[in-house]
Amino acid sequence: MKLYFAPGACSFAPHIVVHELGLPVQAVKVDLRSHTLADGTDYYAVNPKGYVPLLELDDGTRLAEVAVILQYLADRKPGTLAPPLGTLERYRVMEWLNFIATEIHKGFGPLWYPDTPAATREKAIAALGRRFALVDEALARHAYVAGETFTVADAYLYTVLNWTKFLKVDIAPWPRLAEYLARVAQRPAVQAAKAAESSPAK
Ligand SMILES: N[C@@H](CCC(=O)N[C@@H](CS)C(=O)NCC(=O)O)C(=O)O
Repeated sequence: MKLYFAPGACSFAPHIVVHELGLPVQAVKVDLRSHTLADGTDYYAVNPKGYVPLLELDDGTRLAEVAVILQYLADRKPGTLAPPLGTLERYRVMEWLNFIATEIHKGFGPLWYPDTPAATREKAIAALGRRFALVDEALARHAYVAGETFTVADAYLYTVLNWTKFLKVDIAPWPRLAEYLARVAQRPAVQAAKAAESSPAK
């Protein structure tokens, strides 16, 4: 399999999962400014959406969308990073994946652009805060967002919450978030994915 990624982007979530599960996946770096690969290939020819992540299976089939790729990877080793399909616990993980994708991941959108007006930026940060409060509440009840064990939802949540550092979004009002980020950062798979993304060979 191949995982198309850009350093620090949301593709970091499946990159963590690849390392958590020890899956044989080749990481392929995409330059998101030019939408090209290192050999000059137009990335839109690979993924017409122009987005990372993209997972390419060994038969050439391609799968997109973070929440779907994460579950596809988890299901290569059932019972590890996602509860079995069809169980309520699985739907709970899917509920979080969807919330992280649509409410948190995309909630950061306006903050990436330097020309976003201050009022829009403030509104985006306030909306993110309401969502962070819900995550904080979940983390008060259990060690990870969907329960007592690390799941693919945590790989995604960790990835997007980390952007608060780069984008200077204050998470001090929800102290469990900083504790969670520090704890997840220590996982060997997170460190391995980080090292892989910063390797000059990629
Ligand atoms: N709905 C997509 C969103 C993916 C996404 O937003 N990817 C960003 C990086 S975090 C990207 O590739 N942006 C490049 C672009 O907009 O051209 C998914 O869930 O995979």
